[in-house]
Amino acid sequence: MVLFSALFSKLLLLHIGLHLTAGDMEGQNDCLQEEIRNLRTRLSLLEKATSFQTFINVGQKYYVTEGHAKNFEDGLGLCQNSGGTLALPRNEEENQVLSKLLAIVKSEYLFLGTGDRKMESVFIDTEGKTLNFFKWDKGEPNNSGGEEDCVVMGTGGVWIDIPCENQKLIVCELT
Ligand SMILES: *[C@@H]1O[C@H](CO)[C@@H](O)[C@H](O)[C@H]1NC(C)=O
Ligand SMILES: [Ca+2]
Ligand SMILES: [Ca+2]
Repeated sequence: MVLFSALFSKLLLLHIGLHLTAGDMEGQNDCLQEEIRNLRTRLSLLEKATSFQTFINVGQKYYVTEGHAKNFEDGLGLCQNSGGTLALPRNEEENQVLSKLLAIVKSEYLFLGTGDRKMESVFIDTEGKTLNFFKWDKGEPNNSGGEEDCVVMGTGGVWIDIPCENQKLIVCELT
């Protein structure tokens, strides 16, 4: 009886042990699966970004361009077609990186994904949300002539409102 119960408890422990090991492996497997999914997502973003003539990375974001100048509306369409949106820095770091790209491609201005076409002086992003970060140049935005409802980044990373019909470098952001 004693022997039997000793054997039984040994078997029980072995059973629990095996069960735990299987559970552990299942947990590790889930982790690996998720890591693979994350890597796949990052890889396809990287592949997409590097297919552009010029790209630059900041955090989870890539700013990409083929070097074409277009008006704001055409730029919106171009970025939408490539699965992104018009570039719009959300903080100082992103603003600096985007201005670096501007310098790399030796352009003077690039269109940003914001404007105040809906309501004067209320700058919104392409999803209609108000902004939390701005980098206006001195005296901007001045809505010159009452017809400046789009925004470009100029040398040094400063923002300037200009007419939406002007043709400027189009940079998209991919996330
Ligand atoms: C307003 O801004 C434009 C650039 O968008 C600039 O060329 C113009 O000189 C400015 N006008 C005034 C009155 O500051
Ligand atoms: Ca305006
Ligand atoms: Ca202006």
